[in-house]
Amino acid sequence: MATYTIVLSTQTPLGPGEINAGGTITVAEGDVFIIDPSADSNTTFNDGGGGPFDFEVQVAASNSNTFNLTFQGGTNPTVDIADGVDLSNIDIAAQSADSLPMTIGDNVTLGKLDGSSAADSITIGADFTAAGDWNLGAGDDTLTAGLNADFTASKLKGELGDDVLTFGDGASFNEIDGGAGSDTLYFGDNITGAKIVGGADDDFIRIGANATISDKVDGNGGTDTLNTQTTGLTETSIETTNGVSFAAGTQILTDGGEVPVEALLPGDIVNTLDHGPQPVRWTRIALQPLETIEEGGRPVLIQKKCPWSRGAEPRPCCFAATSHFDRWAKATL
Ligand SMILES: [Ca+2]
Ligand SMILES: [Ca+2]
Ligand SMILES: [Ca+2]
Repeated sequence: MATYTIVLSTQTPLGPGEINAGGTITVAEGDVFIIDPSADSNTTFNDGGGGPFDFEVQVAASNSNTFNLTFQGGTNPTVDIADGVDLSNIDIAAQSADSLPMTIGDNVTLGKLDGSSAADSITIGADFTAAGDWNLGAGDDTLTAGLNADFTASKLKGELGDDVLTFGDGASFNEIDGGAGSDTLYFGDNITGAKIVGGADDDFIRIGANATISDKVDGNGGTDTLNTQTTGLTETSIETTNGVSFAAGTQILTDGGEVPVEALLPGDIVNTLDHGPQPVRWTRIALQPLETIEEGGRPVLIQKKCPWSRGAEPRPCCFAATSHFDRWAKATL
């Protein structure tokens, strides 16, 4: 375990712990590599055959040079990029890595990214800009971007695996594609983009208010659900629109008994009529004045012993979006 600083490829002599950029570095468990602003050439990390090794790559200052950081088999690099760092011309190639956990601060710009073929976990702060395409690779990847993420210069693909891609309010993008697998694509309010694609398999796409999607929202293969607070979007291959939403206080049956819907958290197990116990994939709570909701999304009050309970225990009362009500009604006809 040691700490190294990767510096200019031609720097000589080297100070203590300094390594010239431009070569292949064999890592050891617990090593820390700091990318200096002078680093200027493609640099590869491998395990020398002795891995897998967990190690850290830290970037605390901007670097205007053009190069790749490549992670080979047996490497588990935890990449940490500090606030305000501009790495517009630096690409990360982790296709061969064992995994790619990344934490990116606020106001960061980064070039192209290729994730590993395993589950990658990428957390991004506010005001991020991607300067190249992002492919997360296979595995159940998680990407969470804060406010105003800018992927307009790139395409972002979840690729194979059940990915959860979350974008805060104000996101802008060219194309976000979940790829194969049952993906969850979650967008906040005021997003602007050309295309959202669920990809093959059953996806859930949630879009907040005031979205502008110039091309379309495409569920692609599988049975896809779109929950949107924006009307007038162009939809393709979406089997269910508006999904399910419940008013606060609605009791939901979980494996631990009934709880108010607003108390549910991702991962909680809820009982569904169609598919038995299922984990909650995401939750959102918002105030929605009735006059601002499109007609098809307004709640209804389902009275005691309602005929649409499909054999379930009659509910004292609950509210649901009318689209949900319609699905219940159709299922009993
Ligand atoms: Ca991956
Ligand atoms: Ca996927
Ligand atoms: Ca799909």
